[in-house]
Amino acid sequence: MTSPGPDDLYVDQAYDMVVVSNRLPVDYREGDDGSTQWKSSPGGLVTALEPVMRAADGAWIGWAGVADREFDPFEHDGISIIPVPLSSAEIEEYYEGFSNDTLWPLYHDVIAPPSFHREWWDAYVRVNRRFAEAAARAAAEGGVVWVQDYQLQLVPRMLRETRPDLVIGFFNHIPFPAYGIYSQLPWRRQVVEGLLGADVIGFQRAADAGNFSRAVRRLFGYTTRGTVIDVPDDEGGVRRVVARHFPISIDAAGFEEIARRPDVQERARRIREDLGNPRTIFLGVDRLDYTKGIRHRLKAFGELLRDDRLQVEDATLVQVASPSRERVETYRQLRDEIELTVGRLNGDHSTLGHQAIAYLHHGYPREEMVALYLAADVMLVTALRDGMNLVAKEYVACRFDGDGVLLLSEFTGASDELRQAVLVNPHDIEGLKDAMIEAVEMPKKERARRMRALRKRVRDNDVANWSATFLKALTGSGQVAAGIPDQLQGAIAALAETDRLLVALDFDGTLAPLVDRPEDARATERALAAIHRLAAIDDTRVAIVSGRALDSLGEVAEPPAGTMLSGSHGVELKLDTGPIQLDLRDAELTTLDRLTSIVETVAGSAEGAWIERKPAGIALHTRRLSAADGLALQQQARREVNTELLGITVRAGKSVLEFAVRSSDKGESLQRLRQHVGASGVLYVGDDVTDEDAFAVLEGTDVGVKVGQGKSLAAHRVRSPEEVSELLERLAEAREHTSGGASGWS
Ligand code: GDG
Repeated sequence: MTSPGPDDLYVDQAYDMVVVSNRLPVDYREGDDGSTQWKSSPGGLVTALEPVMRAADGAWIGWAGVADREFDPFEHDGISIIPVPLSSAEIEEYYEGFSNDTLWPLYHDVIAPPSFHREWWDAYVRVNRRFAEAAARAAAEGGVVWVQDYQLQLVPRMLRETRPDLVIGFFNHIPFPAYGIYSQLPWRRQVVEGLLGADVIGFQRAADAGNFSRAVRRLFGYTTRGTVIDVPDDEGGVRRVVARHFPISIDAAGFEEIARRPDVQERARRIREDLGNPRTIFLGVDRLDYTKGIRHRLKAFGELLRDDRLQVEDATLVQVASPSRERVETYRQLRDEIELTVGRLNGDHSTLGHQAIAYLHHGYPREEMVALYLAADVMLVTALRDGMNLVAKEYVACRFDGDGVLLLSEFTGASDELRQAVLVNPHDIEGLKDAMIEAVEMPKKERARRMRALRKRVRDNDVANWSATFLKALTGSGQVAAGIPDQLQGAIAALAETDRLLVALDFDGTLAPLVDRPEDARATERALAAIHRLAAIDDTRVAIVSGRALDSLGEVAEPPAGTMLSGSHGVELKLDTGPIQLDLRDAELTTLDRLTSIVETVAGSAEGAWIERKPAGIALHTRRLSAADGLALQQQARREVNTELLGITVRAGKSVLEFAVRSSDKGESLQRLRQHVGASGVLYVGDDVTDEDAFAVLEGTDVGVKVGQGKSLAAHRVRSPEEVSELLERLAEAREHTSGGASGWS
């Protein structure tokens, strides 16, 4: 398609959704007549984001793949494309240098030695700034910007500095290394700071997110709880950043559709025939990269032939090694080495009729890749370190015939999900050889059983799912559907089976509809009845976890005897064994007095604002003011408190700003309750931002439910307190059923 766009297509700050990646989803071509042409480069990311981008009036910012050329923004297949220019020197220093010869080897566990050059870093900063500026110009007020991958790690922070109104996401496609390795990077602080500019930082594996959080703690000492990092802001408060895993995937249906085409199946048959119809075709498909373990695979295959465990008449290895980063020296060396090895092995083992290894240093059209997947009996994925590895998922998606064996390295992100593959440690050559033989000899029934499980996994978690999950975590968008969603029903049914259950519930907005006067709030009758039912079941404890002071909570909640209460965001606690006394130190009491008088004065200056005293703090309520007046008043209070007092914890809720002289949060409180009860499973339900601390500490089979819309870490949602009561009723029902009826506290 030829579509160089007119200049006036591009309007500043017009796009609600902006994706920023090093490369654009289109490739530049020069036509025979010297004209500019653009061709889609159909990657998984484009497929995943295309519908989102079209629906959201999206723009894609990136480099067009050709140096020293500037292009105007244009429209391509319904997406606005905004090219960012790079000079040849920048490609050398920012892309081939810092991205591919510093970060890439470092983040892949230094399989190859990373090079550190200060000029490369300077270029990286410069280019990241250019991308950030382009995004700042393109994004609409309050828009969403989603930055992709390790080439652009500084963009989130640069963007936040100029456009604090934006919602910023980042996704890292490659691993994030352990601190011991990461800390080699001379610019380790700047890079982490760059990433922390995002609201949500996505990684492929939970282990990557863990490594990142550890780096944040080691380098900056920020508090992290579960997947949440508290990043101090300029106003003495904290900005909450989420760092967690969102395993990327493929367009599974798209691959299967190609695989089902008769011409592609015919091509697969031809490939087998051309290879002499061997009993086993092994296949490797990789960019020619040292992370992919191609050498290990060749070594194992060569030894199997040498030791007569495989015969060249029976087995062929097809290795597609698509050209990659050929201007980087390490890659040139790797190519020489691989080609020398392939030549040797073929020299040693091939016969005139049978070639041991078919080595192909080309890129192929997708149809040809799919035909290769269909032709292969055993897919070899032996990466030494790989963020995800999409090839493994593509192979599985194509095998609608239910046949074929996937041999998969434990060092790929994909191995977290594809547990039914034959998993290998590629460094263990003997183990790898045994696994290859196991794959060759695997009975058909076993192959089919494994492939069925693998295919379900890839189908259920495709790339559309990936982008939707990420964007949901980022924006909290998506209407909450009426009723209890199926997934939540399933999770509740599973939770009901746990040995010792803790049901922890926020009060205002969760059990009780929000009202103007806090003292008027009451739990709905249904919710209260369900709580009574739950409290009467064996090995089931109920706790109400609130920001209210304990006294006020006790008055409005009217809970059944034995219900545990957590007040003032966990500063106060009343367990079933009695209250835990809160003893403030003298210094805390003095600070509290001063704090109270500052906030009282601020509240007194605005009609409709009121304060709520708590044992270790004070809350400023602005619910009866307009949103703008409320915010202005809160900012004034924050400023005045921060100029005079030190060590105050500030927490923003729905139309309320709370100050405390002792810090605690609902997450800490939930952990204490969990420990006290010895709970093996937890249900936590809450509607407020302060409930996010509790969602952040949920684990395993615990169930977190957010009430209403808004950004949340909770895996499930319902719409209202009414639906919360329905949820509690269902839990009570399922639990009564499993525990054989209600019989009081055990
Ligand atoms: C990075 C991370 C992560 C390869 N040769 C040809 C071709 N390919 C396609 C494959 C697959 C893709 O390229 C390679 O993706 P991988 O995931 O295997 O690896 P990387 O390129 O290293 O990707 C990785 C990924 O980002 C996504 O987040 O999974 O861990 O390193 O789709 O099919 N496609 C065509 N011709 C070829 O010759 N058409």
